[in-house]
Amino acid sequence: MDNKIKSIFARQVLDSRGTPTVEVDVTLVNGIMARASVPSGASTGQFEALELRDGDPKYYFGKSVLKAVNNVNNIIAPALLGKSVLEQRERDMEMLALDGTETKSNLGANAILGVSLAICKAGAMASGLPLHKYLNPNGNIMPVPMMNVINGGKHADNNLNIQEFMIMPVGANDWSKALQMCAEVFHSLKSVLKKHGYSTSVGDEGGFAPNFSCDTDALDNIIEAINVAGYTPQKDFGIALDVAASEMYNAAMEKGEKGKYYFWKTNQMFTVDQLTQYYINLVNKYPILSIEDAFGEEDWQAWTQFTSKLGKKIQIVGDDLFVTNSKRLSKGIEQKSANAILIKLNQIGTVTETLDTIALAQKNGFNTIISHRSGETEDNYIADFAVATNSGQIKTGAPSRSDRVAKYNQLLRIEQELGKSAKFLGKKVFG
Ligand code: 2PG
Ligand code: MG
Repeated sequence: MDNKIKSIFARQVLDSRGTPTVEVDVTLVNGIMARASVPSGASTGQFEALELRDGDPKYYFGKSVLKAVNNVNNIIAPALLGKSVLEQRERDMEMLALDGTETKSNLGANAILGVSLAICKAGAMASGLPLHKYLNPNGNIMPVPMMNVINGGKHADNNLNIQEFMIMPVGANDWSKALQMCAEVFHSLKSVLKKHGYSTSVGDEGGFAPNFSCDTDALDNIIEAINVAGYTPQKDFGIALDVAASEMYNAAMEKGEKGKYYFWKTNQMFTVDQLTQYYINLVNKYPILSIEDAFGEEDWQAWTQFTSKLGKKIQIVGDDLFVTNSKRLSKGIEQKSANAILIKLNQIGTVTETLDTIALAQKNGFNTIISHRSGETEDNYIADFAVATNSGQIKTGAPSRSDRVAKYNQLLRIEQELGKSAKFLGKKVFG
């Protein structure tokens, strides 16, 4: 009775880039109110569920989300009123049926996800449980963070091609220590950059965004920062990269070179073989543990070839390739395209479908990494979600900017609450 939905109300708010996004309040008959907001990407995959934007150039340059807000208030809300928030799957399926499209293009994935997240949070509150416990009473693995300390690609106005240079504190024994180590390296990196005369202004995900002469300069500065902070590369810290190579694939196509990769910031064109060799050289020189989106979202063959070459040595993560979609993941499992999947709730649009994709990945021996978007809000849902899914890894930016730090701080609270049962896998997360 008490857990029934009394009202659902959506509004337009701003994300961390000053772009409108959807926020949803779900209020129950018993007075409980839960609020959720929806993140948004910049380097979005073309197969992601549709983010509905209004397109009026005179209002927020076309980026407003009032249609999605209205879809929540006028279409989704009336259909869900009076129903229980404890039946997440049923509510999500009802929204899918209301939308009726493969890509959620009628109602907008941003409309649907806002409601799905708020229902989930309300369910936890109504059950008197912390969100992660409500999602899974057996979730106790604190994630190893992939902290994006240097931003490039589409996330920064500099000449770095690779979008994300991340540190992974695999030598830590618990979450608090992992966070401390990362924050110390982040501060050391600031002084290292200053010393070398680089800018210490930050990009969209809170990492530094200096103008280096090439991508390996970024790696050298990170290694120096790890040492300056008193840690040992490889033993204490590994490095993860997100190339976001669909952007380079598309850039090459625009230049009439289909199937190649154009690093537009440094004017370099790569074939698949040349790019593979470029990565192999990086992996041989630096303590790289993981590479995400090394190839484009349609270049399945390149992915399979890369995984057969490097899949035993490093984690190969599909983001734009899989877009948290179980159909695309199934194809990837079959073709051995990768050995890990990046999980973003807004790529697919409901909590239930996201959980299904994670289950499929884990059943097939793929690692799962819960991820933010480059456009975020103060909502820290993904921190609980990472623990609940025992994913073992989270990617949510630098320890800088409140939209990123909100997730890390929530993980501190979860660790305290789990007490002795909290586990941190460190290097073991890679098997
Ligand atoms: C990515 C993400 C998050 P965006 O490519 O993995 O870091 O970026 O949200 O811009 O797609
Ligand atoms: Mg990515």
